[in-house]
Amino acid sequence: MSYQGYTHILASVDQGVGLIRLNRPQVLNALNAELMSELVDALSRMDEDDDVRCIVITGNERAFAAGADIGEMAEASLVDMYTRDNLSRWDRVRRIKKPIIAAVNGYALGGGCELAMACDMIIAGEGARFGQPEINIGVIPGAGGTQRLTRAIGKAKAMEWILTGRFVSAHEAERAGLVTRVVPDEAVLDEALALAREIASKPPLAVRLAKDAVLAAFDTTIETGLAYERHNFYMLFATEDQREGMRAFLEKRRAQWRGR
Ligand code: DAK
Repeated sequence: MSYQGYTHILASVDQGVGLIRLNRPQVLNALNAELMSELVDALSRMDEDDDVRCIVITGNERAFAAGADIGEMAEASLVDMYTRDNLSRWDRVRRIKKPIIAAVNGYALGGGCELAMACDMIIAGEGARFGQPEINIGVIPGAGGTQRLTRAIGKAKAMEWILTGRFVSAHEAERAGLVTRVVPDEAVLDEALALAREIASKPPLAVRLAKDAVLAAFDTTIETGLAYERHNFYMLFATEDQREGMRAFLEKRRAQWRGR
C-alpha cells in the first residue's frame, strides 16, 4: 500500500511498523483540519494493512504538536465548531485497533497532548514538554484532555495541570504516569521504533485483543471489565497462533505467528 501524497504528514511502512510524522514545522505541528484528516486517513489505512502490526506517530525535534490550530478556531462560532466534524476525526483515532506509540520531542500541548494520550504508549525525550494550556486562551481541553489525563494521572494532578495550563517536563509526566519511558532526545524515534518492532513480532490477534481489553478498563466497572477480558482470552483459543505458541513452548522452539 502506498502512503505518498499527503501534504501535512509523512507516512511510510518498514519492518511491520507504520511511521507517521506530523509535518507542519512552521507552526510547531499545529493540528489543523487537513492535518487531522490526513492523519486519520493514514491511520485507518494502516489499520487495514497486513504489512503494519504497530504504528508510531512522531513530530520533529521542536514539537510533537503545540495543539489544535488556534488560527482556525479564533473566530469560529459555536455552530462552526459543532458542524466542522472535528470530533469524529478524533474519535476515529480512538478506534484504531493496532497499537499506536507516540514518540514525543519538544512540545505536546493542548490537542498535541491529547493526541499523544489517544495513543497507547508515549516515549518522550528528556526535553519534551506536556501540558493542557487551553485555560490560557479562554477554553478547556476539547479532545479528551479532561478525561484521559484524569484517568492517567488522577484528579489532584490533572486538576492542577488543566486549571493552571502549566508546561510539565517529561520526567514529571513520567512520574505522574502519563509517559511510558523518558529517553535522551536524540534516541526518541529509535526507541519508539524498537518498541514498535518488538510488538510487531508478537502474535497479531493476541496484540489486538490485549489492546482492546486494556482500553475496556477505562469504560467499565471491574466486574464487566473482567468478563470482557475473559471473553477476549477465550477467543484466542480459536486461533492457530494459540496452538502454535503453546506447542512451540513445549517443543522448545521459536513460534511462527500467522495472525490466524
Ligand atoms: N496554533 C497555531 N499556531 C501555532 C500554535 C497553535 N497551537 N502553536 C504555535 N504556533 C505558531 C506560532 O504562532 C508561530 O507562528 P509565527 O508567529 O512564526 O507565524 C510558530 O508556531 C512558532 O511559535 P512561537 O513563535 O510561539 O514559538 P515559541 O518557541 O516562542 O513558543 C509555544 C512555543 C509552544 C510555547 C507557543 O507557540 C505556544 O504557546 N503555542 C500555543 C500552545 C497552546 O495554547 N496550545 C493549545 C491550543 S488549543 C477539539 C479538538 C482539539 C482541541 C479543541 C477542540 N475538538 C475535536 C472539538 C484543541 C485545542 C487546543 O489545542
